[in-house]
Amino acid sequence: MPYYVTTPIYYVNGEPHLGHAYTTIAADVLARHMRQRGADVFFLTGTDEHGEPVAQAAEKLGITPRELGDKNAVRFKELAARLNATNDFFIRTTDPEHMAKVAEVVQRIHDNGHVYAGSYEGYYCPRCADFKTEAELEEGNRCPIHKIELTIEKEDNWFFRLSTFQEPLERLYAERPGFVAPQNRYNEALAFIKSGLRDLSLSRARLKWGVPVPWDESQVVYVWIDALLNYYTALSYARPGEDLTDMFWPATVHLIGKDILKFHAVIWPAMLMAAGIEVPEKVTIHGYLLLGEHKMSKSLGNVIEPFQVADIYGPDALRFYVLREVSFGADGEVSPEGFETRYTTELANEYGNLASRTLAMIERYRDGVVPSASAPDRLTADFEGLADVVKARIDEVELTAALDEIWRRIKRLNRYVQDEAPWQLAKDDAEADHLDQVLYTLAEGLRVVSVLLHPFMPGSAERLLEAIGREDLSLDAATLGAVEGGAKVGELGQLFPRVEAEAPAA
Ligand code: ME8
Repeated sequence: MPYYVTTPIYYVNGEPHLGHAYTTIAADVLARHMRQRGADVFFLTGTDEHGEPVAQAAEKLGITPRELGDKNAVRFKELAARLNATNDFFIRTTDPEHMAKVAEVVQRIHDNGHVYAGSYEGYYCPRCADFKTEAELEEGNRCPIHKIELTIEKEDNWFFRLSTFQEPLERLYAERPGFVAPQNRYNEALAFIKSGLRDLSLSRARLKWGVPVPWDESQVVYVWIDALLNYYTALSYARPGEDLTDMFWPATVHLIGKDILKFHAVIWPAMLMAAGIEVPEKVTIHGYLLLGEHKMSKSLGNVIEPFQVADIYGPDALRFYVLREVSFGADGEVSPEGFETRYTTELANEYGNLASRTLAMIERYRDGVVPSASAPDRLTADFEGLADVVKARIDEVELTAALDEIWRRIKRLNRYVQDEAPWQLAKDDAEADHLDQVLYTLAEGLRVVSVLLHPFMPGSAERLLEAIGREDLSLDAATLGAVEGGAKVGELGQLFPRVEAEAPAA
């Protein structure tokens, strides 16, 4: 079963930040979960390096766009690695293979009769690389996103007949109600289509930094056309000597933030139709992490900087926090204080301590071997169907809901250990079987939640599974009682150690 998941390709006009980390983390959860289910996964991320956003940022810094791209693409690559993301390839739109393929597809769109020479006059935001209608502008002709004043630009360039795709797009939406998720974003995109589509500039005349238009080398391909095509071009050269297009196209899911909905849910499928290429199965949109909190934290200052958090607390804590704190799909605040609270109460106490207590008791009372027993009915019932629910939530890309299902079972195990008080049972020989049952159930419960948590917190889940002597990650065995006792437990150490406040910078 092929499964192809992508993140947006990020602009190299600045350094990566938590918002970029967020989408990469979410896509990695999907990729890892689907691998657990035995799917043949291809996970793509990368950088968007052409166009005004990058050219102008480079000019401000007095360097070439290529120099800026080279510098920041490395940072985005490092971020993916630091987050423990398992992307199969990292595309850069400056890759010559990508550029050649863009020229090929754009030529096809042209040859299929969807391109004409025209003249554009209107407002253009160089930071968005997007054309704005007057209705979209804020007072003073300002870009609603970047707040900069826009001037009217006039340019002769090549146009893509987007307007002729209004009906095919409406049909696509009618036939495939799951094409865009969640539902509110589907509605938003469909309303945009129904409001009437205007043709789109396919090229820029003044800009030099991009893919030359194949039939008119005085112009470059509009950066969004170039960028969107990354999802398709990457497959043709990601694996040397192989073309993965037949295997992985159409993409299973494009994961994006809400800011770029129109490009992915309207322009992208129209471009593909124009080129005679199948449209992706699904575009899934998440909300915005609101990063503007001013609370101060002892060790993190007042921003969540992904490299710093991963260095101090480890990537798993960051992955967990962003997906737990903000309901996936919606906007929500994140803050260093909120991070530290969840780190301590949930990761260190509820999960980490449960694991270390369980292992210590198995070591102490049962010579380090998980006893053979069966779990009590009420716990089995509370874990019943868990793996299927998690799968269903992840299929709907409801990552916070999936995580919550798992976390409720961790809380359940904590209640169980409190209720049963195995340290009391250990004092009474008549309770030996009962103690066996409690220790077995705790080890089993930890195994099940850790297998399910693995996509979210791969490093910690692996360490824990290794310590309880169970390394099988397959979801088929993620039911309480599927594995018998007898495993030798090992050392775990602190999964989420306490972090002391950093000394303030001098
Ligand atoms: O738009 N919260 O690149 P970009 C959540 N190059 N996600 C956020 C975020 C936030 N505060 N800020 C950014 C581009 N993101 C184009 C994309 S794709 C063919 C071309 C994430 O660097 C989110 O995924 O501005 C958003 O869609 C993306 O970064 C925008 O990244």
